[in-house]
Amino acid sequence: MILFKNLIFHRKTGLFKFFVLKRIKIVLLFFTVTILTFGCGESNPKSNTSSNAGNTTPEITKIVVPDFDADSAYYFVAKQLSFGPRVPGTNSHAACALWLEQTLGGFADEVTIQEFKTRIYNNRIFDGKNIIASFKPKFQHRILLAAHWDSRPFADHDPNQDNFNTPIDGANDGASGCGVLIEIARQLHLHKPNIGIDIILFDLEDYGPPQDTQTNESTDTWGLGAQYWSNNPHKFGYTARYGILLDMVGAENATFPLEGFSMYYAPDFTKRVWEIAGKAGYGNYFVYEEGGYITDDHYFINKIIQIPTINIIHLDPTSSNGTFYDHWHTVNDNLEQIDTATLKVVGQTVIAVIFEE
Ligand code: AHN
Ligand code: ZN
Repeated sequence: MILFKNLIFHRKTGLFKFFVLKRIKIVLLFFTVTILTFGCGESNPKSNTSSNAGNTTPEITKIVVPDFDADSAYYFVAKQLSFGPRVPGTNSHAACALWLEQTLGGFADEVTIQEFKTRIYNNRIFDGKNIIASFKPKFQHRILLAAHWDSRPFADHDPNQDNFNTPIDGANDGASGCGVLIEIARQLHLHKPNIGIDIILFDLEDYGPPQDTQTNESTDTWGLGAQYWSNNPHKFGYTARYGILLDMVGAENATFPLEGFSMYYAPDFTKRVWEIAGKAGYGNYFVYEEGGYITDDHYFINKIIQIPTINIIHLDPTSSNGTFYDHWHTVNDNLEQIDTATLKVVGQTVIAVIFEE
């Protein structure tokens, strides 16, 4: 106001006009700097450059992507297996849940245990637990990372029929994705990106009907924890920009083609993730070819809560089962099948995606 009055009053005296304009500029600059510095609680994560408000060359802040420790991830896989098969309703399952909750609690800002009841393929009611670790829970800009932590009660694809009712270790099918995500949680505790992250370990993904009782291919008997969460997210109105599901990410020389539902619901994000992996030299694993459509946890997230979610999943049409890796749903899905090189490829790619977001 005063400045404005001065400007009018001295409009004929060029010298005063010059000083007044200069003061206006200083005030504007002050506001700009203030807004840039304190204006947004969550500064624009995309801005990798910091302007120093002058004419000098902007300073480039390099994105530092943390180094994913595959030995640490391997340890987290082995630890899950140490409880025994994590079959819902068993003591092993309960003990592992406690360990997951405590371990993630040491890394995340918040851990939510979502308990639920659900009906499995044979109409029996089961108790389930989704385990959710949140980083920067108040941030709007979020990415969701997921895997399933339960293991299958049947080895119904085992070549030996005697093993059909044996629960599997699920080293690859379940524990590998969780192991990678727990290591990512540890990295997020050490190096904090400027976005919010939720890691959800879904329960009851793998209690679909066993082969011999499968009358019709009912897809909604799989991914029960993901279905529950998608219908009842842990926070009212929850959403995220993208989701990444990891399933069977630990076998030697695994191949992750562009999975069908990922390309259907999140084509751009899928391609971006595969490009990031390719640039990192992981193109032999992240093969840039379309793969089959898999009814996995991400399908329900896409369909129900509509967060564009991709699936990094080992698919191999040349395997004995025609779709997944050879030891899928057999008693051989054990720790011997886990290769730290594959855990590294997947973990490092996901961390790069997070830090480049
Ligand atoms: C179906 O076979 C329909 N879904 C497989 C999803 C799955 C099982 N992922 C791991 N185990
Ligand atoms: Zn499975």
